[in-house]
Amino acid sequence: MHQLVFATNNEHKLRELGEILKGEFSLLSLNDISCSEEIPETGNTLEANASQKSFYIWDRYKIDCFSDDTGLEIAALNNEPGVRSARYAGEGRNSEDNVTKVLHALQGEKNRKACFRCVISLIINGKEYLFEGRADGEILTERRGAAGFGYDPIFCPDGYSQSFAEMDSLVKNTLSHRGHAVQKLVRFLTDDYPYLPNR
Ligand code: ITT
Repeated sequence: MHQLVFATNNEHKLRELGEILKGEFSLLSLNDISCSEEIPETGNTLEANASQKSFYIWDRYKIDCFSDDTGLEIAALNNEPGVRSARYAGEGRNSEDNVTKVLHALQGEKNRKACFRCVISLIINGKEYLFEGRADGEILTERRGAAGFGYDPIFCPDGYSQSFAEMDSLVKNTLSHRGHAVQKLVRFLTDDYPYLPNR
C-alpha cells in the first residue's frame, strides 16, 4: 500500500484520517518518521499554511505527504476566527478558551451562520495538489456533546440537530469539511493518479 505522511501535530485529526483512509493508504504520523519539531504555520491563508506544513516535510524527508489547515468562519464576526482559529484566544492554542471566546463574541447575536473550511495540500513526488472541503452550519448558544475536538461542541451542521461533538465519528466524517476534502484527495489518488509506486 502507498505510504503517505500526515503532517499534523493534532492527534484528533490523525485518528479521524486513520478512519477515513483505512484500507486505501498506509498513513504515517510525524512520530513514525521521527519528526518531533513543531511545524511552523505563519501564512495568512489556509492554503498558505497547508502548503507550508506539507513542504516542511517534503523538503526534509522527501516522502509523499499531506497536511490540512482548517478554519471556522463565522458570518457575524466577519468570517473570524478563520485562519486564526487555533490561536483565537491566545498563543496557548487552547480549544476550551477558543470556544468560550466564540460564545462570548456571539452573545445575543441572532445570525449564527458559520462554516468550517479545510484545505489539504498533498505532495506527490515533489508536486503539490490542493483540495478543499467545507461544512456549513450554525454556532450553538452553548456546548453540546463530548466527542470530536476543537470547536465541535458548538457547531451544528445544516440539516442536523446534533452538534459535531454529539455525532458518531463516522457520521461527522461523511459530513465534515475535512471528510469532504479527503474524499477529493482519495478520488484524485485512485482515479487521476493511479500509477503511484508501491500501490
Ligand atoms: P495541525 O496544524 O498540527 O494539523 P492544529 O490543531 O493546529 O493542527 P488547524 O490549525 O488546522 O490544526 O486548526 C485550527 C483550529 O481549528 C484548531 O483550534 C482546531 O482545534 C480547530 N479544528 C480543526 N479541525 C476541526 C474540526 O474538525 N472540528 C472542530 N474544530 C476543528
